[in-house]
Amino acid sequence: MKLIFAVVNRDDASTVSRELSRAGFSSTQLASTGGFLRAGNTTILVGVEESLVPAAIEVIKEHSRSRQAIVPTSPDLAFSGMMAAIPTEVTVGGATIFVVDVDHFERA
Ligand code: 2BA
Repeated sequence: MKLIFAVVNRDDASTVSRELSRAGFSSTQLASTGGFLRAGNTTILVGVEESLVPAAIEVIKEHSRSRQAIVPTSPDLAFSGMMAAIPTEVTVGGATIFVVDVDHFERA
């Protein structure tokens, strides 16, 4: 069994979860925060048999849009007030996906 971690934009999270459910996958949403932008995003966990990983990832990718975000060039320095923020644009998402092995799974 595998566990998929998918970091998605908050605005896409409910659609991704709904479509995963519609495709027969169980999932859990966790509220999360990106370390770079320090903005809220959502991490979706999906436990699946290995053979179904590509199908689950396809659903996640299909419903996760990439977006542009304007951020200070150096959030650490800008947030601490040590220098003027120079706005720059980054592309966020669609989805950032990790797939890890699961040693043990049961519903107790
Ligand atoms: P954040 O860490 O807030 O990053 C948001 C976007 O900022 C990233 O989009 C990327 O375009 C840019 N970015 C991140 N770190 C950067 C850096 N050191 N220098 C320049 N630009 C940087 P995505 O790559 O699509 O990532 C979206 C979110 O996925 C991230 O939000 C983070 O929550 C998660 N993520 C991405 N890569 C990860 C990783 N290797 N490990 C854990 N979480 C990750």
